[in-house]
Amino acid sequence: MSGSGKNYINEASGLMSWLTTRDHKRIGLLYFYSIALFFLIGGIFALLIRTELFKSGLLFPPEMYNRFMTYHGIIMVFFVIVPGVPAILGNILLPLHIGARDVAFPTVTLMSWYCYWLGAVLAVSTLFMGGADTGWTFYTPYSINFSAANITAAFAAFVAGFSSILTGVNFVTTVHKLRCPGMTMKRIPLFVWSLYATAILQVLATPVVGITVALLAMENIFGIGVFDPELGGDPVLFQHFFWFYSHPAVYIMILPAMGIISELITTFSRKTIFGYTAIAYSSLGIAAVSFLVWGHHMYVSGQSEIAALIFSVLTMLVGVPTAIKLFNWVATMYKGSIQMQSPMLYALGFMFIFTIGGVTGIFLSTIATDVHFHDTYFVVAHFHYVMVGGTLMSIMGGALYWFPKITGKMFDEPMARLSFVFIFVGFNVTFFPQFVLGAMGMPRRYADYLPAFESLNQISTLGSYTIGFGFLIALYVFVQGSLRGAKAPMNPWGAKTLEWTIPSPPPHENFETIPTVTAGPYEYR
Ligand code: CU1
Repeated sequence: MSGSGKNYINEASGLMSWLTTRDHKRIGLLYFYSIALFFLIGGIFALLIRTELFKSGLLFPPEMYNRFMTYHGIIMVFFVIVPGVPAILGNILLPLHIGARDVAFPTVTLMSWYCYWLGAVLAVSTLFMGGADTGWTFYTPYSINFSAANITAAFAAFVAGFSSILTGVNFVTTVHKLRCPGMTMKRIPLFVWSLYATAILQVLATPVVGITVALLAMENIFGIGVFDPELGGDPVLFQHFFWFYSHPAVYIMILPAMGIISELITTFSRKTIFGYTAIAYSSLGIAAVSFLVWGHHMYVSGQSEIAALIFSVLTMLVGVPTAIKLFNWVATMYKGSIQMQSPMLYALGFMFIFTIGGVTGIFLSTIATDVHFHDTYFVVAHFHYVMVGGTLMSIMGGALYWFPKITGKMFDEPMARLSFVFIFVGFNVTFFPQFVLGAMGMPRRYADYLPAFESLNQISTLGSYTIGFGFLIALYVFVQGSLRGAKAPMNPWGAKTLEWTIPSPPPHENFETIPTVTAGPYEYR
């Protein structure tokens, strides 16, 4: 096969061959184009938010600002960073990593992509119903006041959830059933471990948010009295249900990102990963603890002091497996022969940004400081450092790293480095001032603020335009590479995992003969 010039991209042509494909690599690419489109839309809403906040005083009507904020959140969370890594790079790489010809249920992979689009179309359709304005969290009691746009937006999150559940079921089964001979669980690449831990979260946590938004819809339509205090319901109950999913969802976003970083650090340090077992189990550890910490969102919503205390301690526990990963990455780089290619720059950017995000999380898990920081820009800065900085850095690093394998072409390395500089600098200029603004007491979610907060907000807005410019460069890198890039060799980075032993781009069936593995995934000597 490898000599015939046929690969998964050119083996069939025409739109229908893509829309009905069962090839995990093609579906991963479909996800890439879809998610990139919604990233653009969510990014435009982000820039509208920052443009409003450039100056004290109002540029847009405040009702419109609430909609910018809501669509930015819904699109970026449910349609970009939750599916992001598993749906694009997970779908493409999981079978390649474990020496399989496809995932366990190829049709389910395709179904998940259609669920994604059904949810996305529903979400966008609400723009024509007056626009959703609850924020991405759909908090009660406000969301109980019937609005077609808000209900439909919540239902869109419900539908998109199925895409996530289907991906999770598929990945768990694939890891258990389709590993090639010799590929024991102690030999799967760390990216696969992180996808596996994520898949467990997708299967166990996502149904909870589905049921929650279904209850919210029934509350609106039939007034069944679950969340509405006037009907004997409890609005705080909604927060419990919502965060029982949405805290694990933070790890659905960040765990696979960490998996990518493990691959990048190993390859570009030219060393076997330090502490393979510790990193693998820390993924499972983070997944397990993530179910026990949701109450940290409700320190000031009214819960017992004992409950708050327990949630606080458990939340801090997340720092342990997370630090295990960071220390092991640093130990891997120690005395390695580090190559500063663009994917590695993004990996180092991840470590810098994610560490700031993690450390500021301790301020928020501590009850006494959280009471001060709650609902201020400190929280906005914190979760953008974790979820946006973390996940985006790794998606960019991973997309560049596997670009030669996926497309069979090389990209413009100097321009890729330039994109990193703009995105990394822009990100910190945007969000670091927001820690300060939060500590000064600037509340989140408002269209306007006191003039005293203006100069830091202006810096933040200029930073956001810088990020936007960085992504334009990244877009150029991907388009130019796909169209005009030089032909990629089989293994341009000298990496050790299985996908680099087959042609770029791989043939439809991945491996001509199923490989047999006799050693761990990163045997640098
Ligand atoms: Cu949380």
